[in-house]
Amino acid sequence: MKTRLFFLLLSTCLLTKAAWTQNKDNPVALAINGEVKAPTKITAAEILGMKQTPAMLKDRDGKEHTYTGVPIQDLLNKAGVTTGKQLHGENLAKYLLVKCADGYEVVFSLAELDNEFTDRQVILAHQVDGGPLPSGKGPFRLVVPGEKRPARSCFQVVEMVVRFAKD
Ligand SMILES: Nc1nc2c(c(=O)[nH]1)N[C@H]1C(S)=C(S)[C@@H](COP(=O)(O)O)O[C@H]1N2
Ligand SMILES: [Mo]
Repeated sequence: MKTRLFFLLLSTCLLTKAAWTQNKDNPVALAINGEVKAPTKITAAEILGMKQTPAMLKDRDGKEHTYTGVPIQDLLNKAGVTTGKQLHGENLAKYLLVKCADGYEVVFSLAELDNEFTDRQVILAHQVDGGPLPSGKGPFRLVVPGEKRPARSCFQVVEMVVRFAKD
């Protein structure tokens, strides 16, 4: 009886460790779903391997910080979201819902994130002022420059969903 219990515990430990190792080596950082060509899961390693861009953002106390990360349009292109030249007609009624680990959510129209419409570059940041994001604000934060409040610069981003606005 004792031996059986021992092996049961041992296999539970090994299975848990296997699942944890897999997760640790290849964690999904961000999912892009909804009205996209290919629903996509992106790992932190993939995000760090993409072209990095800086963006400035004032915190809620008015102090300016330099964030570094990946242009959101590059992430949307990975999932086949309609961007650039494809952003016309009914696609102009599409919006992006950004979901965070704490339940906070913000929306953008696709056009306001697109470099055919605006020079402002929204990034998904993983660094601030040359260091990692503080705990509770990472691992990824949207940085939306050029707004009077940083309220749409949501932290702990986990998912982006594209939808059609309907009445
Ligand atoms: N996930 C998440 N992101 C969030 C919030 C939040 O509650 N949850 N608050 C927003 C608001 S209202 C503000 S003012 C800014 C504050 O950012 P700061 O800490 O850099 O000043 O974060 C924004 N991002
Ligand atoms: Mo805020």
